[in-house]
Amino acid sequence: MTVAALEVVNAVAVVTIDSPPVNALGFAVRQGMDAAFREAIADDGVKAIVLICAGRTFFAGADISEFGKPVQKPDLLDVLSTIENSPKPVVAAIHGTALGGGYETALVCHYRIAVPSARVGLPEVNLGLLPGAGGTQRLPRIVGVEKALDIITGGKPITAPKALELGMIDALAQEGQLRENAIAFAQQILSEGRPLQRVRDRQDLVEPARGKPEIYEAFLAKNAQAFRGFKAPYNIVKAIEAAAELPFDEGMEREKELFIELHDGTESAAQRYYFFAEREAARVPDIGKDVKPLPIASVGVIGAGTMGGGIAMNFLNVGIPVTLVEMSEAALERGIAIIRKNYENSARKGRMSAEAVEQRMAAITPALDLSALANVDLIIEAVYEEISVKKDIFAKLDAIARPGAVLASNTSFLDLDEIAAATKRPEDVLGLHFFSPANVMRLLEVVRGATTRKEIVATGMALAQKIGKVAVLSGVGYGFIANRVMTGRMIQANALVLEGPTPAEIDRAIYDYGFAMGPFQMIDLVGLDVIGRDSQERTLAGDLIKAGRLGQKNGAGFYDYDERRNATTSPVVADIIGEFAAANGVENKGALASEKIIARLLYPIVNEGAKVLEEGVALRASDIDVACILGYGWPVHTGGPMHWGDTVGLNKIVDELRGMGIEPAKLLLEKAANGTFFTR
Ligand code: T1G
Repeated sequence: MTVAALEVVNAVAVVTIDSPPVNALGFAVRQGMDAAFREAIADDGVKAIVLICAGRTFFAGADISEFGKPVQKPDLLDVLSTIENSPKPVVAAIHGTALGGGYETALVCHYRIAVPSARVGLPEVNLGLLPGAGGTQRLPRIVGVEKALDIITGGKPITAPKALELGMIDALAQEGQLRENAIAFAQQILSEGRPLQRVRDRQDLVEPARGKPEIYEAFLAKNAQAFRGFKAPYNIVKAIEAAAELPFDEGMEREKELFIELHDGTESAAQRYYFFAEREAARVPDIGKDVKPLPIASVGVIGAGTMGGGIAMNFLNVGIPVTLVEMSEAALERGIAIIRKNYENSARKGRMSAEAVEQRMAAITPALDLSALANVDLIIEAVYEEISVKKDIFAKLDAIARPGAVLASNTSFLDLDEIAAATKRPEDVLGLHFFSPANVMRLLEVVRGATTRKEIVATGMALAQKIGKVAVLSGVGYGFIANRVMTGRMIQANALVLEGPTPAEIDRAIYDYGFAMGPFQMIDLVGLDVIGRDSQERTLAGDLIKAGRLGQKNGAGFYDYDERRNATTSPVVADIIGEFAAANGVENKGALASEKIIARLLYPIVNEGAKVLEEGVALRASDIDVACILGYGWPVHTGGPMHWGDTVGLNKIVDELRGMGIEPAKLLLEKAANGTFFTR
């Protein structure tokens, strides 16, 4: 199938690329485009060229699936050189998302026009890469060094109107009129005799930054926290510095070196793996496109606490009205007030208008009785994590909810099948496990019960996309996927802190690995009384609570906190840990190297992941990675526990687990023995 078509309209050649789903710049597209341009350039009847894509978007970048494989010629730089050196003006006509190599292609065209709904950007940093087809050299020549630093290290797409303001495009077309407007724009360029402006030739916006290393030092210092653990932002900064310091072609060479360094590294491999893992998670093998999700136009949420309120906001954000049910007026008012406060905070930060706040608040129907949910399409129960309470509610819902309504529980650990069995319609019950704060965290574990019918599962998966979540399908099992596999980290941390390493040393190791914070900092943030509330036996956290240490909220937990919540290590805690260890007969083995701490806390997670796979609770290893990255902030530049386990080496993990007295899972042993992997 030819992906490139060429048609001449009044001396303007229109090169149309059509390679679904997103016109990625794979080999066939490059080959077709190069040939079409050579033909148009050679045709004397052609005075200008318009480059446009069919389908839903302009080129969405290089073909990510080709990375790591030998490059077939012409490569992207070859094709871009053909376009840039065209003796006839070339206009890029942009719709959808011109991203990465796609926007770099637009940057070698002499002019760019886009419909207002289009977005352009260089998101390679999200793949652990940098724009490797001239983006780091050409964008600074259009927007200046400082803006280029923000745009390329930020990796976010920019709307067409904003891009016009920044000079990233030259004109806006009418929505739906792109092709016609682009041809007219090309003819205007011809009739006005406008120059063949090559971005590479512009110096005016990079010159002011020449010989000023302080620009980059200040930028890196300002973003140190955001860039922590990632290599790509640092190479991007070096490449942009080269754009200011070096002649264009030398800058391109520097960009290439810095690109290859990232491309061949483990971080980018992990982040490219994650790109496809997130998309793969949406697929449920036995539920095809023929299984239609049910329409959800109204939602009921039971419980207006932290979770209930956050859950409700997800639906209000996409215009779905919510009936919010609570037991008492006070609890209802409190819940609604928190939702309003959250929205008003967003409005204060300019993320939404005051009108939008009122619109969303008006879409809430407060209720003190479950009967208010008789006609809604979906009911989500988000009450206290107690099985008898949940079963009681589902039994009542069974009598109230309309036939065909979807009944969902936000339980984070409990047996969904037991909850569903409290109704006469268990096939209409599923788990929708949100992560706190529910209006922010992107992960949604969709839990499929033993009898949940396919339409209901399909509805859960589709709903996640609608409310901007990434759905990961889980079977029924204690703690489902993310909570279950990550619990091991806390168990090991609590054991290890008795053996010598301090809470600070353990937290440091986990922080340096790439998590936002270590386990003990996390407990102090959440509150020792919250984490430890259900435990009957004596625990270390229990001893700290007895000593009046509840965490950040009262200035004392595993750390002491000053009024600005800055943490310092506590000799009192060291004593309590020492006493608890002695009482449990745990010998102090002294400090431990951070890589040993990482092994101790994270290898058991890989092991638990293997069990989750064995039991079929997770469909695939990459789903576990998506769940841990989005649900627990597992650093994406490692690819998640299962991908990371493959990188570390499964045999090494098996040996270390045995050293810890942990029996490796059958599947882990098998893969280690036959040299296979979880995610390759
Ligand atoms: N390469 C290969 N496949 C891609 C792709 C790409 N660049 N972009 C999307 N797909 C596939 C995706 O896997 C999915 O497949 C389908 O298209 C629809 O995607 C030299 C180094 C464009 C905003 O980082 O951000 O250029 O699952 O489900 O939600 O400097 O896809 O259906 O089989 O995401 O509407 C830079 C990546 C590459 C953009 C559309 N470009 N893509 O979002 O659909 S590196 C990017 C996206 C580069 C140069 C460098 C999004 C999208 P399947 P989707 P969507």
